Order: sequence, then structure tokens, then C-alpha cells
Amino acid sequence: MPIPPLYEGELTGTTRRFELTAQTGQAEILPGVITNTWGFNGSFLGPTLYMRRGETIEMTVRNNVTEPTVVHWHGLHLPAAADGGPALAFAPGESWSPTWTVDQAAATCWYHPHPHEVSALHAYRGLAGGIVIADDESDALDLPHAYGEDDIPVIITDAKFTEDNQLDETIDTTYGLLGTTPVINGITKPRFTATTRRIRLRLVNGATMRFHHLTLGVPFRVIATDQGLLDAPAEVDAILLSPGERAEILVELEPGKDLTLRSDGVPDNGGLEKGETANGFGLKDTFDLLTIVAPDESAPELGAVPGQLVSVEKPDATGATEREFRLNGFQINEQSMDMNRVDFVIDRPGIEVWRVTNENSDWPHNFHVHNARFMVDNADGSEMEFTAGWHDTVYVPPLSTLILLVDIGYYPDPMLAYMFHCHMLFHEDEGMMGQFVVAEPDQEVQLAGAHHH
Ligand SMILES: [Cu+2]
Repeated sequence: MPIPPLYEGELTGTTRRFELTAQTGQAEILPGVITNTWGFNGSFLGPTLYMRRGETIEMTVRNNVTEPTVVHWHGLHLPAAADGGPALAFAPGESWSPTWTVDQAAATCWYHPHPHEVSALHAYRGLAGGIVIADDESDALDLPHAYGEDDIPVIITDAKFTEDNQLDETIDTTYGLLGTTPVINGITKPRFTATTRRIRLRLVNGATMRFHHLTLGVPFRVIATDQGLLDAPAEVDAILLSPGERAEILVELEPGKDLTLRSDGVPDNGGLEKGETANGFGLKDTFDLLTIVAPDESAPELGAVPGQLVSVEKPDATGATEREFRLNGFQINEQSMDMNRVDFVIDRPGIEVWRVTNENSDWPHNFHVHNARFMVDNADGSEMEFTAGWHDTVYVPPLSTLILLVDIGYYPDPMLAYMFHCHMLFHEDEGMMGQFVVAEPDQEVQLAGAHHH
């Protein structure tokens, strides 16, 4: 299995500098077949960015592809000017240099494009990569930490191919750009040969539309969700990742017993009424994604997994501002994305309570909030969802309402917005997205155009 290079940037004191170039190239996704692709600092996908809590990040992104694009740091809490929303898209030949301070717990995040109406296409062509945020607390835990050896990124995307083995960019008007061939770290059906009896997989569902209900044929432990470590490892038989979601899992390996990471079909069609629609969204599809070759007998025995990880406490939402989001078709609250409309302004730090309802009976949606983390307080009708811990993206099953306790990063800027949207990227591109601004209480909110050079 290819392991994306770990890119630690250039560290000066506590400032870490990164340079990313979005570029065109060619990759061997299928064995022996050359396909035209896009990537960051390479031909397909991108390096894994490493950053630590407390550091200042100075990022430069160059656009060497053929269309305007922009990069969103999915899961990061940062100023709107660094968030990479559609208003910040920049042209081929130009660059963009956002900066921010890492002020969040250790987590597996990722980066991908967010240009208006073409996010799915740009991600599908290969503009996606992982982000590892580390901190002292997570480093001190006895968990696998050796990148590429026992701490392994698993970036799940997908493709469908034309007869001449190029990426088929045909977008279905109902189901979007649903790849039919899963791609793991850039290739199909990889094999990872383990040298240790326990590995940590950093699972990223980077597919534009596809859900993955992931199994290994044996129980495994979830140690982290989108926004970081859980309070304690949770043993499960499967985990559902909707597009954009991440999880970190620990897998115990016994010599001679190889395992297969499978996408096993979403139980109960994800709550969709009609089997036919569930087929269209690929919810019944099954795939072998990754073979994990067990270590040999010489691999040392390991101690127990820590019983406790980090402190995760449900926030107090007494007196919190409440907001409602009704997902229906390609709209949220009967409105489509308009880059000139601000749906609401958040003018203080603290917790908000967001009620998110999927009003469709036979369409799945999920919900992602930029610059935020949330807990799922009450998930009726969503038994298949793993709802412990902090998230930034969550599946919203048909005809269900989730109550999210949302913790927004407080970086007041009255001129630039953050997004909330369905992360099924075809839905987002069709307008299933809105904007909020974080400002100081007395600030006048007026959106400005992009600032870049
Ligand atoms: Cu949706």
C-alpha cells in the first residue's frame, strides 16, 4: 500500500511553513494503467501534513491546475480568511498564503478543494490529503505513533473509468459522482504488510458521495472520531463513515491471520425507504478495500491498550442559542447557497444547539460545519451511527433529527464567511450549503471578495 509522504513542513521556532502545489499529473491507479489525475506536490492526492497544537502555520498553496480552486482544511479551527471557502478561490498561476495557530486537540483531519459548484470534481481528480494534528497529551499515550509503520493513513476515495482508462467525470443528476472503484491511498485493493501486532488506522472517507460501513471480520477499537480522541477506546464490529468523516481505529493482529478491511454495505439501507434509491446511492455495495497482512511470530507481544485516553466532557448548553437546519433535496431551510447571503452571525464564543433534520424519506444527507466541533446529543433513528466523541461531520438519516452541541472557533471577521453544508459533494455543489459569519457583537457584517495575490 502506498503511504502518503509525511510532510512536516519547515519548522522555525514554533512556526511551521508548508508549500503545497495543486498540479496535474498521471497516476497508476489501476495496475499497469496510466490515468490523468490531479494532486498536491505530486501527481495524485497529497502528502500527509503534520502539525502540533500551539504552532503557527504559514501555508502557501499554488494553483498549477487548469481551473480556479481553493483548499479547505477540513476539521481545523481557524480564521475565515484561512478556511478556504469558495469566496477565496484563486486562479491558475496564482497562490494563496493563509496563516493560523493550531488550537485544537490531536486529531485526524484532511484537506480538499472547496471552489463554488466544482468541489466534487476537484476532489475526485485527486486533490485530497490527510492532516495529522498532534499534541503532548496524545503523544504521552501508549498508542501506535510510528507513521507508516504502525500508524497508517487510509485515505478512501473512488473512481470510475472511461473505456480509455481516464477518470469518468459523468455526474448523475440524482446520485452525483459516485465512483465504482474504491481507491485507497491512490491505488485499488492494496496490501499492507504489518510488522507489529497492533496497528492504528487513520480512516478518512474522502469519497465525494460514497458511504462506507467498514468491517474487519473481527472486533476492533475506535479511539478517535473526526475531532480527536475518545475518553476511552470503544470496541465495535463496524463503523459507518459518511463522506468527509474520519475515525482512528486500533486493529489487533495475530501472526498467520491476515485481515481484510471491507466496505460491507450500510445496514438497513441507511434508513432509506426505497431499496432502489439505496442502490443508486451505492449503500448496498460491498468491496474489499485493503488486505492487512499479519506480522510474523517475531513481532513482539504488546501491552494492553490504555483504558482511558483523554477527557471528553459533554458541554453545558444551558441558555445556548438554538438554530434549526432542515435538509431537503439540494436545499437547507428552503434556500440554496448564495455567496452573497449570510444566514446568521455568531457574535460570541461558546456552545450553540443546532437541530438538524433530514426531511427526505429516501435520500441520505450528512452535515459538516466549518471551524467547529460538535457532539451529537440525541440521535433518534440513527442506531448505526457511532456518536461518541467530538465530530465535525455526521450522517443524518432520512426523517431523523440530530441535536448537535456545536463549539465554534471564535475568530471574529465581519467580512468573510464559514460554511455549513451536506458533505455529499454533489449535494454541496448543487447548492446544499449556507454561510455564517463570526463577528464581534458591535461589528457590522459585510462580506468582501477574496484577498490573495
Ligand atoms: Cu445531501
